[in-house]
Amino acid sequence: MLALNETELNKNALRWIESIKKFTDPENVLVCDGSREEFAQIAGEMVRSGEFIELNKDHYPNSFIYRSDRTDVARSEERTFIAAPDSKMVGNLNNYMSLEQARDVWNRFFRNAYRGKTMYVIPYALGPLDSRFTDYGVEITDSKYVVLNLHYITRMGKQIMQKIPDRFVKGVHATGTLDPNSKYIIHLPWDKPEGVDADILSVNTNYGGNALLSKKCHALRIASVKARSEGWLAEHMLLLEVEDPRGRKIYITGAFPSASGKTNLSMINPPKHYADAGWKTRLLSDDISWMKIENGKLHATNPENGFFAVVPGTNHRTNRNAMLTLTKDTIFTNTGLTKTGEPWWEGLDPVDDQLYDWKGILRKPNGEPIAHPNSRFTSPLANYPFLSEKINDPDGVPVSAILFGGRRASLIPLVYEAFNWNHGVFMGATMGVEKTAASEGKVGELRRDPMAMRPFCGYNIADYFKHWIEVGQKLRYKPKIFYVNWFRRRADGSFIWPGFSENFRVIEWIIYRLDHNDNAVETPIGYIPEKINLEGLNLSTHDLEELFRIDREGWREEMRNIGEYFSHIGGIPEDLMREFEMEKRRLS
Ligand code: SAT
Ligand code: MN
Repeated sequence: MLALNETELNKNALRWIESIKKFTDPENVLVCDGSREEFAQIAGEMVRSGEFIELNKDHYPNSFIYRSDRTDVARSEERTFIAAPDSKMVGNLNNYMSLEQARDVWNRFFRNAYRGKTMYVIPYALGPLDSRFTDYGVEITDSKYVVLNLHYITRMGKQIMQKIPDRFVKGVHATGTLDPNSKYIIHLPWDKPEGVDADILSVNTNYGGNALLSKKCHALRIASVKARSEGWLAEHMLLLEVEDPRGRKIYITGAFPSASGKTNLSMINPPKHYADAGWKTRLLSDDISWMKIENGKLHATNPENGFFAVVPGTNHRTNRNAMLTLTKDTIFTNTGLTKTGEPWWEGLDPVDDQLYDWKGILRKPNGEPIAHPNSRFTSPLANYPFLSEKINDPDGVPVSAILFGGRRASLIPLVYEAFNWNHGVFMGATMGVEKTAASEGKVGELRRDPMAMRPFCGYNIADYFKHWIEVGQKLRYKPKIFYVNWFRRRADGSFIWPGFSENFRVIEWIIYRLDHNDNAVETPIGYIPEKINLEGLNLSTHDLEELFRIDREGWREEMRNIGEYFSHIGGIPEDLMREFEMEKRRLS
């Protein structure tokens, strides 16, 4: 850690840091250098203060458990705002805040917010170094937890410091009181009110995407606004490299709403018979992809440098690669803990002994979860066993296919292909999640989550759809777009499709379709596979029919529902309305 006068930050950055210091009145200011010594020092302080529990060094070297406040356990959509001169810029799917309100929050909660504390300054880069993809930011925080997480999920510290340009994304986070009713995560992508010099403000929270401002706040909400004005895409998408048996590498991105298997797909291993035939998979991103047009092609990169991913349900069967990733240099947030100092969560082998739950209570597992359902692991990408060689490539990788994933118990086939780019945009714009547990709201109720960006698009979603259409117009080589749905259920509620690594069978069909015109059947909603490799799967003929049946009456109902959703959003671009009208006509 460096004092302010020891850094290589430029004058502009230093002036900004001084102004935040003056307003928040910290005891001292430290600029993070990103070194292992710095990590060890802060982690040591947290262990001594009880904020971190050090895990068993033999099995989990340099790894810790952090327990968040019991009321601060997930990203808070209802407390997330976009501040703008005009609510139309923000649209109907975001929470709007006026610039005056943002200034009030700043004055009320940030003045003297760091009194008696250390103010940490974290210079970071999103994207590979020295690339036209890269965007720079500085997060200021009073949270050691934030500092250590950013050590892993961003490229940060000494070598970034000198590269911070005059204009960079400014984030200010203060832990505050953690009062849930005073929690604010505010974005200011356009004008700033007088006296507020920041793009992101976060206060009264210290959890995940609320406080790690590089992630959803910068890499998606602020970046999406930038992407629109500069002609690129900042997306909530995984990025996967698939190598076919001939050694050709294919790059696929995919947008999936929360809890729809995005992390699992980004870490997929081909099933044994595919691996034996020579198929390989490697990861580039589990969460966010930035895509820019290069020579008429869409090129993608991962702006992040690490994982902040859900743990419950992860085990050697469901996601072996995640298990291999989190066994060293990892921060666990809100998992359980065994008496021998290992993390534990639902989905791991049961234990007979008592365990500490995520609140730190020692007890036997009974109905109540031991790990919080949204508990997480933070690890550097470098821990991952099968990273793409292209992970730091300044040019990114050319994208051949884009997947949109829904979570629908009925209606939506296992996979289908869009007729063209605009039709694909229609598929992405209307994707959604059916609530299957009472805890998520009314069972069967549908939440549309366009391109999985509903909580992450920093501007009016109707304008975002228009932007997607325009990006398509600029592409000479358009990726093909597919919709996948791993979540079809039988009448008894069981899943039809086995999922996990078997999803690779669907990937194989998708890759085949990139080069061929056959092996597909045209339906009113798109192309479905004529044949897909189902060898060795336990599927009845009825199951199979269900996976690909086009229920026209159901689809007409879906179109009515989409009509309501589009009118709720308002201002849907003409090209998208045309796709909607054509789909309705094909179904009538
Ligand atoms: O907490 S995060 O926003 O980083 C993860 C998520 O909720 O998607
Ligand atoms: Mn995400």
